[in-house]
Amino acid sequence: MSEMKFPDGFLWGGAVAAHQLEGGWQDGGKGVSVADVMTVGSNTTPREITDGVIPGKNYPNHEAIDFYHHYKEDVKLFAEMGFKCFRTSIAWTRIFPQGDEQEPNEEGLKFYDDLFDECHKYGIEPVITLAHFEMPYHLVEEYGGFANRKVIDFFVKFATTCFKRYKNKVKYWMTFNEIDNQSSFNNEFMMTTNSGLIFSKDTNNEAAMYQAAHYELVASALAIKEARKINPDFEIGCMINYTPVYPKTSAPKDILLAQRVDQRRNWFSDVHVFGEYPKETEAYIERNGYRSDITEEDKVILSEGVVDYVGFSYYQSMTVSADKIDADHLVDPSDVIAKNDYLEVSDWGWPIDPIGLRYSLNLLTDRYHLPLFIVENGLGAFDKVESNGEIHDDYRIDYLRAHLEEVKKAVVLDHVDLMGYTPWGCIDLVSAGTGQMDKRYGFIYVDKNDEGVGTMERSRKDSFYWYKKVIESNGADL
Ligand code: P53
Repeated sequence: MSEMKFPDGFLWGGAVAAHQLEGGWQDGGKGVSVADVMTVGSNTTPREITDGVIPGKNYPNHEAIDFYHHYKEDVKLFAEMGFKCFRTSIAWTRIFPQGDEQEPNEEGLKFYDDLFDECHKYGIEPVITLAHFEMPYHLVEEYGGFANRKVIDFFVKFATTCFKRYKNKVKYWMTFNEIDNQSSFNNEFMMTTNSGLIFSKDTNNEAAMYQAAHYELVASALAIKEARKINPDFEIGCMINYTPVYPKTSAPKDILLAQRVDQRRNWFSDVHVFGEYPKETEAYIERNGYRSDITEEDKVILSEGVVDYVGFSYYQSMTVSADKIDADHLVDPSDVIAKNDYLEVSDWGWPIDPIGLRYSLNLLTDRYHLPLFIVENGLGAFDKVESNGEIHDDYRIDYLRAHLEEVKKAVVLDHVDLMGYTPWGCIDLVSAGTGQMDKRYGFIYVDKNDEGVGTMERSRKDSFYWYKKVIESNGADL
């Protein structure tokens, strides 16, 4: 394996999202986003989504790791590792603080100009997600988020403003981060971060999800159509949380259920890639009377605004059992999850499955015939700082090495067309799911804990030197 290399020009890098690292939540004219009303949680306590910002509560994204003021120092560290690309998002609320303004906020636009210039100084290509869990909170309060068709226009305006402004600085784009997370429609965090939907006892979550997701898919397609006019050289992808679904046993009812769960989760990328809904999804929506607002024009837009590549995060696989609920009675995929006896789990209970990544790369290639981009992968873990300041995160290196071995086989042996690899949270940041700082993914340690206490000082973990070597050898030396 060691003689096997990745293709020339392979985009090695790291990934983050604006709300999880920038901080400066009120700096430069920034507005309040959905991430700004989420408190700190833990592995066992969900983050609370409050009705606006309530004084005295701990909102970890407000300050995060203050990348807003540290970005030069941080990009320099990425360059030291040899990054070819850096995936981040543009905080919608820096550009349109409320979301429905006529004119964008120049100070916000300027911040990303400076950040992208800083990246290019080191030959680092920005890879940009437009909506990564950062919708303006005003759009939630005033319009009900993506429950409202009007929000399509606000997103397209935001996207178009970014495409025009950064047309010579950014080539790689993605529209909505992990748009498929909301297939867990009974999870309030997923629904708020994806669609700006706040739960109430009168809403049918599943119905609300199909309608909101439809508007997002139309918004994505419209944005892509605009982007093509602004710069035909743009590469624009979708972004899904790809989780392969395994049957618990080889019993046919488990196999059929696994397929049904896959259909409930993975239709979003089918619409992005093929420009139309898959048959079974369409049948399910019609049978239940969901997504009542879809127009003929929407269908044309979807068919025209298809993506160039499939960006995806990969953390884990999912195993399901038909013991209690079979394929024909499945409603919420979360109800049928079973333990996989062959896999270890992380400290946060996420199954660790490197072979599942090779399987996913092959499956997505066969399904979509498009280039793929692994835009997130990694291990959230507790780190310990030794008395001499060193951080021996061999568990993280082991996780990433095992996954990269499988990626390499997929690329070299199976000829998967893979654009790049950007491990998640290349610098420690606020966890999206729990709001914790101590769930760490980084090669770079940031001195700050769950209570928000720390010097914010950055330091290199052992994995920093390991990843530098991986990039230097173009993946030959894992
Ligand atoms: P955290 C799960 C839960 C929340 C967000 O997650 C998630 C996932 C992954 O399946 O999505 C992505 O921080 C997301 C990032 C996030 C990362 O996974 O909960 O795109 O924003 O930080 C890791 O450990």
